[in-house]
Amino acid sequence: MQRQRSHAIFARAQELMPGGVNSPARAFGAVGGEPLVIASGEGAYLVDVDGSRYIDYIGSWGPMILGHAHPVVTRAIHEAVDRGTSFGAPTEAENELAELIVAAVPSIEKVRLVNSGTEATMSAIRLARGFTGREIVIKFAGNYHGHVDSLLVAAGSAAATLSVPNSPGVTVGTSRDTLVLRYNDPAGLEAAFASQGSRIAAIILEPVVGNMGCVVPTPEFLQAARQLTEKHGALLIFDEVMTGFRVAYAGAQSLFGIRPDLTTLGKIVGGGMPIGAYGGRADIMNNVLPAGKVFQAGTLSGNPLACAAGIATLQTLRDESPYARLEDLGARLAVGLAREAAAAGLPHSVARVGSMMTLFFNPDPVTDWDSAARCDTQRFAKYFWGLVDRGVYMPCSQFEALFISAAHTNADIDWTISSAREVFTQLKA
Ligand code: KE4
Repeated sequence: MQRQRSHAIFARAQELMPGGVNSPARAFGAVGGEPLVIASGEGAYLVDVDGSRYIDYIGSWGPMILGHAHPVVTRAIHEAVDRGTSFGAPTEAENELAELIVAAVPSIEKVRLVNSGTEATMSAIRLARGFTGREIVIKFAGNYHGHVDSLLVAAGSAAATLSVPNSPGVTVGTSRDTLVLRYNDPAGLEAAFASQGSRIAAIILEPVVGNMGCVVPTPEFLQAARQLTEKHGALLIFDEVMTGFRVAYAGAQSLFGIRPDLTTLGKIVGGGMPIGAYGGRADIMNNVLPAGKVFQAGTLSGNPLACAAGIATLQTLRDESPYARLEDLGARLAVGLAREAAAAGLPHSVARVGSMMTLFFNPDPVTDWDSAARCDTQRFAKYFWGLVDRGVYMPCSQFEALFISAAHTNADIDWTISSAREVFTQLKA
């Protein structure tokens, strides 16, 4: 399929921006070829600059749970923009968005709005270290928490795809206080706390992993994280930048019945506008400047447009609650893809929570980074492009979760499954 305009625009992009992109996750590094240059989105669909339409399962990597250009969200942005785009002063919209977040997530008693998920996790870690007076932070191989220097150690997402476990530019000093353990390994957690418990400030984890593909935590793992942090005076940080308002209105923590001390948010809470947030126990959050001494600031934090889009998105999710339908659509897609992969004799496993899921080209269940890394990424690349040629736009890496929006229909899911059937037949050959 000719994509002449995409090719021309991307050629110029590479002269202007590193790799022609503003985020490596969208560079198609894991699947080869050139990224599609997108002209517009509407509902469940994207249209590229050559006029081809795709069923979109990236959803801007999570934010677009309502679908693209949802009228309530776009109207809210239009109304806000005519009143000015940024004031650098408190606005009532920040209260409205904070109210919605605090009302939705019981563990969040106070919240600070920032501009990205990275800022949220970076700030939450600084706060945990400031609150506990300790240095060590535990993270897990295959979990990605944004491009925070101290967390770019065995990161998932783009870093994993580019197989750059320790990014150049991250110093030994910076990464020295980060302990990288295996996800879903309670014993490993136990051992770390036994040997260094008094130095550990926090654990940060994805309560459903999206960044090595979708990986579901075991109850024992989450319980161990909660019990060990409580026992040793460390904080438990749930990075819900991806899962917040995605897997449930109150996030993954509400599904698993675990109350973290801090939660980070992003993506959906901004309805597609730049946003992040971190929040949790008031006694901890009150240590953030100017209430306390832990420094954190931001010119555009809580800006009127991101708040307008976030308020419209969260109000729509609260009032329409699309989660049962998202569960049905997710189940339909997961069952269909697994059935067709099995029929084609392709080794595979599927992991799903609600409307986020991954088809792994791996015969075994994926429970951690070691098992994720055994996936057949070459076969994934062929699957990806075979679907693109049939108008289906999957995440461009085996190590990313796909997302279904409330705008997807059964017909979209069925088209995806029948397209996958054709692609699997080719893969088998
Ligand atoms: P941002 O800084 O990209 O807003 O958020 C970082 C982040 C933090 N925590 C989790 C669990 C995340 O998934 C992310 C960002 N996710 C990736 C996709 N897997 C963003 C895509 C990209 O970097 O372009």
